[in-house]
Amino acid sequence: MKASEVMADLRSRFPGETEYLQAVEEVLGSIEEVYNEYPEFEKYNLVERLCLPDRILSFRVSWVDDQGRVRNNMGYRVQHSNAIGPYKGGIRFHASVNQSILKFLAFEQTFKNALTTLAMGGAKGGSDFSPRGKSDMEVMRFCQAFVAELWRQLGPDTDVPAGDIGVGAREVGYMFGMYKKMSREFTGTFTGKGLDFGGSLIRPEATGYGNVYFLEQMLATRGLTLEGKRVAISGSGNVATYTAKKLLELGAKVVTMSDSNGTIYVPDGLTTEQLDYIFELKNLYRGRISEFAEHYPCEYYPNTRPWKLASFDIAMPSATQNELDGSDAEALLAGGCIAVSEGANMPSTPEAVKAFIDACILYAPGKAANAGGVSVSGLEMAQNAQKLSWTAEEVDRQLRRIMSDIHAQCERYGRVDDEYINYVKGANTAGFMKVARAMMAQGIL
Ligand code: NDP
Ligand code: 2IT
Repeated sequence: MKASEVMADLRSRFPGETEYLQAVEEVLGSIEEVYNEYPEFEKYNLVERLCLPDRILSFRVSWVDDQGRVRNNMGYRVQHSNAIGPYKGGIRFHASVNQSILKFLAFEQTFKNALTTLAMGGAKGGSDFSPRGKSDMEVMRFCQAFVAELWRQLGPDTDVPAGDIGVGAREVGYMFGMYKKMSREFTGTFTGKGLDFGGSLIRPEATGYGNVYFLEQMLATRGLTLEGKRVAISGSGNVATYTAKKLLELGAKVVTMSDSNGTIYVPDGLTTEQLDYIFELKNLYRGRISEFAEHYPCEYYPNTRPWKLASFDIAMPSATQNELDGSDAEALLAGGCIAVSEGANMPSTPEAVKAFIDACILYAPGKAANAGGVSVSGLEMAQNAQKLSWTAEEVDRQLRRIMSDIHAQCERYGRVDDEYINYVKGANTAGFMKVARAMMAQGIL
């Protein structure tokens, strides 16, 4: 099947899986050119095989809340591809989780992981369970029930989960503990673990730091630096906060942060002390960003996203999918935005992506810009396999090298002319070619 036929076929087979179809369409739109150079791909129906996940596990997760009531959620693991390494990708706990969202994330993860230069296939899992408002004990019981079902499908050389929205060190700790108990083995089967039991230094920081390293590389292609730039960030979770931390270190101004209830706007930029408060608010108290505006009086916009609040030099969407639409993109461009670097997975809608590409600004899709997180997960797997821990300096050095290698791959496949690199085309083509070559070599599986 040709790429365009695959898309029509998937639409008719999976109607309503909007996020999955959106992610596939973006990749297929980018690879047409290289695909046509390799007629053998069509003979082996490679594109269709690559778009369909290897398998999807779905299961009921029953647990008991603090009031003694039995609660039931759905759990999933989408194992998309292990063509270049064991299945690898995060676990998301959020009320919105469904099969379409996890299929899109596992599909994206496959190409992202291919870009990291490390041996990792693509997967994603999760549940419609929301940790927000739950006690620690409820979260623990849920995590244990989730892993009691999933553990047989996992293993250090089989499938290695990690965190994502709603899953941080606490949840990974509980899931790893249960996995260890069920499998009776202490292996590196989860990443993002606590430092005392096999976690890697810099893993919590890695997605945000990596995104800023990638952004620096993009700016450098136009002779620019971060010094003094006004940056709008969405989200205030793991990715958003460490993005802000690195930006402050490098002299940029972080003027917005948000959560699902609203956005704070700090025109002069957050201070280090204010950012420390956000870390504490989010990690220790699991509070809301509105509480920041009570503590440090500033503008707070309920139920509003950052993009139209002011003009910004740079936007770094770091909350969730489809959180920046066509009209947001127009507003950013009208305000003189020069770069968008995605911390979240697929935060920009197709209309927004088109607007950024048409305007030839520096635009990095999540699968390139946020690959630092899974890259350091890959380094955690390497350390666990060696039964060694590397220093923070060593991990950070490797993270920088990987982000710069990803930038080089985007440039190789995405350079349009002396002035412009299309990072969407570059990232999709580089990721696709690596996975495609591996699949061709391994036969029809
Ligand atoms: P967290 O759970 O730590 O933080 C998520 C943030 O996004 C919170 O501020 C949350 O607000 C907000 N958010 C979540 N869902 C929505 C929504 N539907 N609408 C508005 N805001 C929302 O997650 P992460 O920081 O880990 O993940 C953020 C993004 O980065 C996701 O797209 C994830 O897939 C991606 N990513 C994460 C990586 C990682 O290593 N953790 C690696 C690569 C990408 P609230 O508290 O109100 O829910
Ligand atoms: O989207 C992502 O890359 C992640 N949530 C991190 C996955 C991982 O395995 O570290």
